[in-house]
Amino acid sequence: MTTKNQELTAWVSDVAKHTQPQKVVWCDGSEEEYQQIVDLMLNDGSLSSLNSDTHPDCYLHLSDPQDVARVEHLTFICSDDPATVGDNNNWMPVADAKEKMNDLYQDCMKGRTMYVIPYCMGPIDSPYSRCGVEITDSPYVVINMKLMTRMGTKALSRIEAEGSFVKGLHSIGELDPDRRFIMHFPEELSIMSYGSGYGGNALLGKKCHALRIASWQARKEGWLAEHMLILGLESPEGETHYIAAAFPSACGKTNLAMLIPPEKYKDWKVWTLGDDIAWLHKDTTGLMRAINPEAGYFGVVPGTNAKTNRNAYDMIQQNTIFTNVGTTADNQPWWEDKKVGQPETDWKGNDYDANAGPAAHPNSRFTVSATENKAYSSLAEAAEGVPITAIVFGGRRRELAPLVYQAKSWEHGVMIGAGVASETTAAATGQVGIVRRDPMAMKPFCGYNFADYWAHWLSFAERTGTLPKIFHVNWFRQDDDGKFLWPGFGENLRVLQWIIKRCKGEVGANETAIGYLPCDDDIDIEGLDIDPAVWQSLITIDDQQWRQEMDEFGEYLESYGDRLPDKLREQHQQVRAALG
Ligand code: SAT
Ligand code: MN
Repeated sequence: MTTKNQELTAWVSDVAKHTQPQKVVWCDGSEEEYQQIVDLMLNDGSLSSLNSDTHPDCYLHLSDPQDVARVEHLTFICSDDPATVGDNNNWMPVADAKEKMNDLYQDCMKGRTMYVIPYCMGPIDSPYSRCGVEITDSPYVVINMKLMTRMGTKALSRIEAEGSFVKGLHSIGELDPDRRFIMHFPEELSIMSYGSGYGGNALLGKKCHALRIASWQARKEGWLAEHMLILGLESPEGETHYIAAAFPSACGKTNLAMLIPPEKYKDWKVWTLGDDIAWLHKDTTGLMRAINPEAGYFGVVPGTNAKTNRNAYDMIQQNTIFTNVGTTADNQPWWEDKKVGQPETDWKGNDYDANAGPAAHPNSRFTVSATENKAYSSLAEAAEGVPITAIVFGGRRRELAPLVYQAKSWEHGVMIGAGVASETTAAATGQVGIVRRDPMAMKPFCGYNFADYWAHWLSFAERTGTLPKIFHVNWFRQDDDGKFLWPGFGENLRVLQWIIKRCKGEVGANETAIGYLPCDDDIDIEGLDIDPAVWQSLITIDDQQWRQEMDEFGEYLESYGDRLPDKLREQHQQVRAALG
């Protein structure tokens, strides 16, 4: 296969000259091709088959133990204008980054196959979708991209028709943490990644393209590229509302997107459109519409069981690639909190030893096509996307943030989004469990200066007629003994119902300094084992804690200096003043 697109032909041939692969393969995205690459990996041992009776067409990949998460300290945005990139990113001048990367890439594919992967982020016929081509020497990347994107012939045709595409060059190199970089060149729509095979570092369509590069494009073109799940909530009467929700990595986006209503609400349905990324556009009538640029899920495995997420649990019984989980004696995949079976080997391929750490790495992942999900919304394939009723921000906060509250206006909602902070998780390397500011859950993913990003968000007040209402949730409140105060998972439906009722103007609320909080009886907690005093603490705020939070947040905002939009500063001042 070759292409009519001369830019692509020239780039592929330049890269091949520089990296010296043994051969070049253009991927067509077919099932046969997927199977061929799986077989090749089974042969060379980089993949193994799991129990084919219990888990047909499921495979296990064990990564290098030093290559299990995104590497934010090695991830850069490269532009000649550091102010545009902002302090929220690592910055490198374009020429320096290219020199560094070109040195690393020199002859790096010797003896390897170079795969050329044309892909489309979003439904292939959607005007909101964008295409890219990833060149990689990793067969693992190829099979993951097949599940995660619309990849192959159709994407290539779209690229040929449109003429433009994002260029992503990836090599696993030596998998040496000291020779590892993830570089983005938003001005020329290109990505260079070296030295890691892990999801967010290597599947370049995902965080690199669909968030970092796309956020830059979105600002120029008047839309938003966000770290958000998209779900549809259908009432027993058949009315469906779509919600987009932003949470930091490994804070339960996949679980919320695939929520199973509790017994009491079994006539309600939650449809999944996406679990990680949303592209939001204003349509011609002024509505905000969302598409999910991805076509599969790259989800956290530990904790997934028949109770916490039945849909996900069922979905990963077949046609799934597991990365860094353990196995049972009969070769089924095993992970912490699976609730069935016993581990025999761990994620490093050693005999399981409880004293040597978990069987599955805390950031072990499943990769699976979205079509395996029973709750997959047919509208996930709709070219025009779905209209968004509510935007929800959330973080992992032991204390402070109530279960749910609503912003008083779009501008106030932007401030709430900018104020998202969360305890860190295993999805990125570094210390786990410390609170860090993570505006809109985009700290690792916004490809430009946060101050300009907030200004862009604020500009939607003038751009669209009917804006979604904005909310903040916190499923993760704990008592002094570390016990979670809210049951979470399926019961979160009760909170989503309140959100929709608020959007429809069906219930009142308590106006507080930080926003509208639920009145006592407006969220149904019947049947939950929640002490009335605990419930009160979930739906009220501690002014003193909030004064401290807002002071810290204010300092954070001011660190953006003159670029910080006045409107955001005003919103912050209003809330701070109202807290007394
Ligand atoms: O970045 S990944 O896509 O690998 C996972 C995450 O952090 O959300
Ligand atoms: Mn994510």
